[in-house]
Amino acid sequence: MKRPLLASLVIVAAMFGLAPPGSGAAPANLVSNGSFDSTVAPWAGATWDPADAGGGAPSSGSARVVNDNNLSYPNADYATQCLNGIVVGESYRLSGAAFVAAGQGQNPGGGLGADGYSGPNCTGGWTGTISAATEGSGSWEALEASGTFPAGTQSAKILLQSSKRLPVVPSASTAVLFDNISFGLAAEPPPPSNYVPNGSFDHNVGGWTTSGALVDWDSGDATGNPASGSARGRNANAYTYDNHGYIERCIPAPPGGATYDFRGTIRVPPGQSEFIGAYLWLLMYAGPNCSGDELGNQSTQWVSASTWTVAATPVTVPPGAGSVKVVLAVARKGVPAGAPIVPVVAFFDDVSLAPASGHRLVAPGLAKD
Ligand SMILES: [Ca+2]
Ligand SMILES: [Ca+2]
Repeated sequence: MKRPLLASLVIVAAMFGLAPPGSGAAPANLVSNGSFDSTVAPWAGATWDPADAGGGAPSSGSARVVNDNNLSYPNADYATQCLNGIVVGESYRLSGAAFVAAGQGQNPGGGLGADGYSGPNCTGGWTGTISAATEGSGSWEALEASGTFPAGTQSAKILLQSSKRLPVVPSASTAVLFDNISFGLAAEPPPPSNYVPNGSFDHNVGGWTTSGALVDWDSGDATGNPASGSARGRNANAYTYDNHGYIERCIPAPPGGATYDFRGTIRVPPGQSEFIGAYLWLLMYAGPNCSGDELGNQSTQWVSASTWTVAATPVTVPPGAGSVKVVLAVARKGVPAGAPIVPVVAFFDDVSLAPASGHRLVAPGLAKD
């Protein structure tokens, strides 16, 4: 079986992106006999070899793929296995081990690939490739790649590639061993425990901006953690009517159509006659960067306690939300025209927007850790 060059496969691998080795949980393996314990069936194009990638010989071996193409340009031979039922748009992970023995002298290389086809049983046209390759190190090497298949893909041919690179010596035969071949849906990454960056104000108030308020960092942490602090928000507006000062940041919306737990802790220094309340507010937008139509908003209860107090509410993010604005609000009474302005102050900490089922409940006044 003749196919074009290793180089083209490597470029496609870069386009799809390589997953870090060992990331995520092991996916279900759709490949039959990827460990080559006693035979290479049902693979085509390979012979069984007693060498095992994990040192498991003689109870397990590997697949030997010989390249005996008598060509003067880079080329490859393959062992193959076809898999049906490819789901378009799902992330697949391909992994395995390759051994390119030293001393073969023909610049051999090894690679893994999954070629998508538009028809069942690897018929029809090629649709795309997930692949990873090595030039060989004289020992077993782990290969791993992940990616998605484009629309129209029905099946995928798994390729164990035995290649020759420049300078090629015609008629020389080279071989690569393969073992522990796995191909399947990639494990879903766990959802973030908190979508709000710097909601614990460990060292600063970086990333937060203001609208009608002032903000600075305070070393007092809601749980007494000496390694973290909080945000001090002040409202010094000279309005004659009751008003709100906002500390805010815009973040990409978490997945829509789900309910989240939106919360933070708030403390209000006592003796502020013009203070009304402090609360958290979440606004949802159709576009990125808090642009486009506002799709809804949800605020927590107002807090005026002088001890750290949780403010929390469930919030349902609608499908189609592109971004959300997280707001820390300090409300104050209006003052008569010409009256002296006394800023009103509230402290905020541990602001989070988290999957509703995964939030770790923290009772007011109790340390988290
Ligand atoms: Ca094996
Ligand atoms: Ca903190």
